[in-house]
Amino acid sequence: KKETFNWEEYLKETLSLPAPPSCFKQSRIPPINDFKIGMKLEAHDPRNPTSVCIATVMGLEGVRLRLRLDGSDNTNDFWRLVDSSDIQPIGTCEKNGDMLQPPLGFRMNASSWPMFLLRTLSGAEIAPCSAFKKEPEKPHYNAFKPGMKLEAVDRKNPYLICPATVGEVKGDEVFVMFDGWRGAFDYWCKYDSRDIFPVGWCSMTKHSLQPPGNSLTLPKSLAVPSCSPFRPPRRPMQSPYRLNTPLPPLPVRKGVRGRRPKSQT
Ligand code: MLZ
Repeated sequence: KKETFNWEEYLKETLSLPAPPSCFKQSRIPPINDFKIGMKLEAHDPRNPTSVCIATVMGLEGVRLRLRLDGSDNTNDFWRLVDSSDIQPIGTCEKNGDMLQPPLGFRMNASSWPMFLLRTLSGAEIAPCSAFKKEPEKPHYNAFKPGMKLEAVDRKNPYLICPATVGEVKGDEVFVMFDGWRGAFDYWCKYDSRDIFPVGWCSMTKHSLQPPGNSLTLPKSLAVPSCSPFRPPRRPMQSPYRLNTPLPPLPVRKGVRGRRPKSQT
């Protein structure tokens, strides 16, 4: 039986509640993705946010675009929502009296930029203005509370959106903890980050949602202190939504119970 992640069951099993949609800087009715692969647009260079570059849509998932800056290599792709203020129609920069910039790490000599730009844009498919959606309003204050569930971009694997929990709230920031991953992917972000979404966002926008990892993080109140003689053996634990699958066998400690019979030779 193929297990697919289901928020309704998971929330019951973890006795937790989703963060209310009003906590997020996301539209209550997600925008429509009218972009197509290959379309060109203007985007702020993620590595140099004051400079505006030409980007090409390399992929689409839900209401997110996988973008690549023209003149950059294929190792710096990034993802933006169709209602992100980091993207705009071609011509916006010039209209504002600015100049399009080569991306950080432009693969050619800087002197060839004007000609590169000309060639890049001639005959290109330009994303229509109607595809760019207005960025939603941000909530007036940080309304997140520890324990609330959400969906969040894994910033180390930004094509992934994963189930997460608010771990801590401090001023305008929230600590996003990825369920089942022992902290390796967790991060602090502003409460109005565009990388966090209400529970149900992926299903609503037809974006894939990763299942939680399989390591179990106990809430502080239940955690066993590291000095306790009752500390359970260290072994991979399972996420609560998979607790009915068998646990892997305990590792056999060499030289205690795991001694091999003496060789017969
Ligand atoms: N397979 C990769 C991706 C992990 C994604 C975790 N997301 C919270 C890994 O194991 O590193």
